This record gives sequence, C-alpha cells and structure tokens, in this order.
Amino acid sequence: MTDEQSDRSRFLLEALAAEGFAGAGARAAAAPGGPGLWGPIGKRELAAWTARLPPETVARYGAAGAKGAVACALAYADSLEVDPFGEPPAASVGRFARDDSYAELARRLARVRDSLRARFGWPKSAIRVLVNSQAPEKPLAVLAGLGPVGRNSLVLVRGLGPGVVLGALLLPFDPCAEAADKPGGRSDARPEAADFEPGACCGSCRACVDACPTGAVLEGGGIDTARCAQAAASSEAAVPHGVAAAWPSILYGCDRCLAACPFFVRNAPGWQGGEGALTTGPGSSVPLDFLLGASDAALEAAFRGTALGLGWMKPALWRRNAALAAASRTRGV
Ligand code: B12
Ligand code: SF4
Ligand code: SF4
Repeated sequence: MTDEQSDRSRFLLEALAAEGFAGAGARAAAAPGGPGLWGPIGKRELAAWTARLPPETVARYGAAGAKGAVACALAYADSLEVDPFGEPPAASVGRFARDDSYAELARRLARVRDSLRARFGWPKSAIRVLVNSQAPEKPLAVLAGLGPVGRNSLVLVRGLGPGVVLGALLLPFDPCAEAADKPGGRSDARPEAADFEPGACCGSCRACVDACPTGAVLEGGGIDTARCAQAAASSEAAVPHGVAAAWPSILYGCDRCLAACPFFVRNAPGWQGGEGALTTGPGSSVPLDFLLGASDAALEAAFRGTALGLGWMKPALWRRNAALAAASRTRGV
C-alpha cells in the first residue's frame, strides 16, 4: 500500500470515528458501545451492487465512477413503545421520525465527506452521500459486513439490531483494499449470499410475523408492501380494506416488526445525546384532537422542518392516518 493510500484510509477511519461510527472489523458480535457502526465495500462488490441499478440511478449518484464505499448504521436511542391508549388520545410516530434520524445520519456523513474533500482536494461530486436515497441501501450494509437481512426485511446490524437507519458514502478510492490491515477494517466481516435473503439468518423465530398487525411480514421472509401499514401511511393511494381494518395506532412510522425482534437492542446508545445533534421533531405521538381539528396551515406549521414535513406529505394524509388511528383505539389494538 502506498503512503497516500494509507493516509486516506486512516483519515477516513478517524473521520468516521469522530462521528460516532466504530469499525465493523473490530466489532465481533458485541455492542460497539456508541451509536454507529461502519464497514468498507470494495470496488468489485460495489460494481455488483451498481450492476443491479437502473441507469438513471447510476447516473444520479455517479455510481459508475465510484471505486469503493462505506456503509453506516446509526442506532435509535431508546425503547419504541408508545401507549396507544394513553391520554390525551394520540397517534404514534415511528422512532426514526420522532427527531429525524435520517437527517442526523445525513449530516454526519456530509461532515465526513467534507473533511475528506478538504484534506484531499476532491470535488464535491467525487463523494456521494446516500441516506434514504433512490438507491438500495440495505444491500450496501450487507456488503459492508454490518449484518444479514432478517425475516422482517430489515438489516439486523450486529451489536445494534434492526433499530437503525442506514446510509453510505460512495468514494473515489477502495477502502476495502486499504482497510484490511487497519483496526476497524473488515477482514473478518465478509458477507455470505444467504445474508441478502430475508429470514435466512432467523432460524425458527417468527416474532416479527406474529407482531405485524396487518399480516405483512411473510413466513418465508420479506414483507408484502400491499399489506404493510407503514407503506399505506406514506401513500395517498386508498388504504386496502384489510390494512385499514387492522390499522395500528400510527400517524407515520410503524415499529412493531422491529421492536419484536430478539436482536432489537433496548435503550441502545443512540445518537440523540450527542452534542449538536438534531432534537426537533414531532415527538413520540401527536394528539388526535389536533390532527383531526387543526387547519392545513396549523398542521404544516407544526410539522415543518421535521421528518413529517416532507413535501409529499400533505395535511389530508395526516388527517386520514389520524382517523384510522382513532378507529384503532375503538377496536383496542
Ligand atoms: C421503499 C422503502 C420502504 C417501503 C417498503 C419496504 C420493503 N421492505 O420493501 C415501506 C414504506 C413499507 C418501508 C417501511 C419501513 N422502512 Co423503509 N425503506 C424503503 C427504501 C426507500 C427502499 C427499499 C427498497 O425497496 N429497495 C429496493 C429493493 C429492490 O431492494 P432491497 O430490498 O433494499 O434489497 C434487497 C434485494 O433487492 C437484494 N439486492 C439488491 N441489490 C443487491 C445487490 C447485491 C450485490 C446483492 C447480492 C443483493 C441485492 O438484496 C437486498 C436485501 O434483501 C429504503 C431506503 C433505501 N434507499 O434503500 C428504506 C429502508 C429499507 N427502510 C427503513 C426503515 C427503518 C423502515 C421502517 C422500519 C420505518 C418505520 N418505522 O416505519 C419500516 C419497516 C418495514 C419493513 N419491515 O420493511 C431502513 C431499514 C433499516 C434496516 N435496519 O434495515 C431503510 C434502509 C432506510 C434507511 N436508509 O435507513 N420502507
Ligand atoms: S412496519 Fe408495521 S405494518 Fe409494516 S411490516 Fe412492519 S409491523 Fe407490519
Ligand atoms: S423477529 Fe425473529 S424472525 Fe423476525 S427478523 Fe428478528 S430474528 Fe428474524
């Protein structure tokens, strides 16, 4: 390895560590002790991922020019439970959206990108940040050795479980070749083909199948999105009758299939306590009176700048979900 290679891979490792990401190679099966974990992806493996993308996605993220990548997982902080029968009556918000874990992960990865660029003089386009992007991020996490895909179709990140958001940096160098001999490098973390198959790692466990209120988690692994309440909660399309009839008490975000998982880490060392971390958001639940009675302008003002304030989520969608959540209270589910 040249001095230049050694320098940039060490710099990358230190920049990720400064943002709370421990190296997957050093993780074994134990909890990493911080909110994040990262693993490197080599040029060949990244090419296998890129080969499955539609051409417009390849072009959008400059994936064809990338020489490698890192994938990162950032854990949520606390338990996920919300009392659906609490007072005042309210609809729950998924843990990832309560204080916007996606925005926090994107901010951390952008800082890593910016410090790499400042140190090595790369143009902005040389390093791409992917967080809830239009490219599939779960296979990147698997390729980086972060963990296998569970029956619930989520990556069960070693030491952090499924209660994480995932992201990646596409890089102008191959951190895998350069990371093998580094603390935090990947030599022991190669994924196997079965790691990509939902449920292959789960043995006889069926906890997420049983926990899903709408029957969306498939026995054979993966989910039927037509039956998933969170898929319906984020779409203006009519809610299928079976999903509406079994709607859990959610406004947006459903955590049941991950909270039930034995790999879910309760009270994990999440990111929320960190200095300068994003803390604004809708919180764990929103009162139904407000959701059903407020004007469009009041709803938009309440959710602006939060994970619920995305351009495509309109007041009519929040009201519809709130009405379904109200009905779920009368059914006692
Ligand atoms: C669409 C989407 C949804 C949809 C559909 C989800 C689904 N399971 O199909 C809905 C709205 C239902 C949803 C819900 C949720 N989601 Co979502 N969602 C996405 C999104 C935007 C795209 C996923 C997708 O359909 N990809 C396309 C398909 C083709 O690829 P894939 O399933 O990701 O990849 C598999 C195969 O295609 C194949 N594969 C693909 N490429 C390659 C390449 C190689 C080389 C190989 C070998 C294999 C391979 O292997 C992969 C693994 O099985 C991702 C973000 C992203 N950009 O990836 C988040 C994401 C999957 N969601 C996430 C989360 C947190 C959730 C929720 C928990 C949110 C919530 N609390 O409500 C729920 C959980 C529901 C569930 N059990 O899945 C996280 C998952 C975190 C984790 N631990 O895995 C992601 C990654 C977002 C993020 N950046 O953190 N989601
Ligand atoms: S997010 Fe909720 S509705 Fe969707 S598969 Fe998981 S438990 Fe079922
Ligand atoms: S709950 Fe059980 S079956 Fe579902 S993903 Fe977790 S380990 Fe696998």
